[in-house]
Amino acid sequence: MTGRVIKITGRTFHVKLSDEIVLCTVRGSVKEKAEFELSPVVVGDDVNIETDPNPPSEGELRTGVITEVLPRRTYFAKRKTTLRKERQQLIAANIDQMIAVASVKAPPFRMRLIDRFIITALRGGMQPVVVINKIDLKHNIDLDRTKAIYNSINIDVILTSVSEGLGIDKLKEKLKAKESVIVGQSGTGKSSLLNAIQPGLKLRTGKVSDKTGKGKHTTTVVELFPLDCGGYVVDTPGLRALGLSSINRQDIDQFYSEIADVSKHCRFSDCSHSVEPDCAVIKAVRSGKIFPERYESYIRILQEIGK
Ligand SMILES: Nc1nc2c(ncn2[C@@H]2O[C@H](COP(=O)(O)OP(=O)(O)OP(=O)(O)O)[C@@H](O)[C@H]2O)c(=O)[nH]1
Ligand SMILES: [Mg+2]
Ligand SMILES: [Zn+2]
Repeated sequence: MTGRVIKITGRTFHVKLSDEIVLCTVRGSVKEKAEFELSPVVVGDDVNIETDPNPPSEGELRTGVITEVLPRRTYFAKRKTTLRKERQQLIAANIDQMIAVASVKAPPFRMRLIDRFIITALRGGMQPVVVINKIDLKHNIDLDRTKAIYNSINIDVILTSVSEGLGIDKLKEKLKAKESVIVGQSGTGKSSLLNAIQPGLKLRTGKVSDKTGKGKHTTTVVELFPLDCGGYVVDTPGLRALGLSSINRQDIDQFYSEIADVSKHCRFSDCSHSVEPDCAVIKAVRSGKIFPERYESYIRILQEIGK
């Protein structure tokens, strides 16, 4: 039987078949063969299962075991550094789009982190969307410019305020008839936004610490929720940082396509676009063809991945 993992609580995987939910464990061979050893099975995975022959007691769900994970159409993975080595941890699979939620303040706005979320989404085949929340708070972010920067690379930016009900309809429109994974730093208001879109979800939300300006990692369980408007969402626990270890030059060039295009005209084919003469990228930044914010983000990420 084939089903879909819609929720994970501890070691129990809730697998949805056409007309019932089966509570499953994972067979050892699945863990051994896993592409991502830290997360052999994630929310959104299509899986084959075997159900236990004994019927469940009255009012209980059937139980079973996941015997195979089917190939993933898309994925969102973060880097996890353990004592010994760096590994990739999957967060969700087979989801259409990633909604990166930032806030203008509390926690502070970090464009670099948004860029990392976008690169990670593109790498896993997901369409990225940016949400900037808490626009009711006093801040000094140039929202029009930020919008222009992302729009120039065909990424939508939605400005929202849960407290004042701004932009909620726009976000709802974006979630319609699609599956979305909601990511972002802890405390940016991911769960609050989903509750505003659909109060029945009653997701737990938490105060941002006044001292550190950081969220408290209120959301802990990953689950795929159906929306009344026809879409599905996965709310995720906040990520404080997002490492890019398995990202290669091609992934980078996909996100910075306007820079990759211009760089074909640099004098040196291995130009680092920093100190070389006749660098077409630096020229384009000076003439206003490329946003300086994009250039800086690009150079930083190249330095980080050591290319
Ligand atoms: N001023 C203001 N506060 C907001 C807004 N949206 C959410 N908050 C507050 O921000 C805090 C964190 O909200 P959550 O929804 O729990 O944040 P989260 O992103 O789900 O956090 P994690 O689950 O820890 O990742 C709560 O105190 C919310 O009330 C907003 O638009 N404006
Ligand atoms: Mg949350
Ligand atoms: Zn160059």
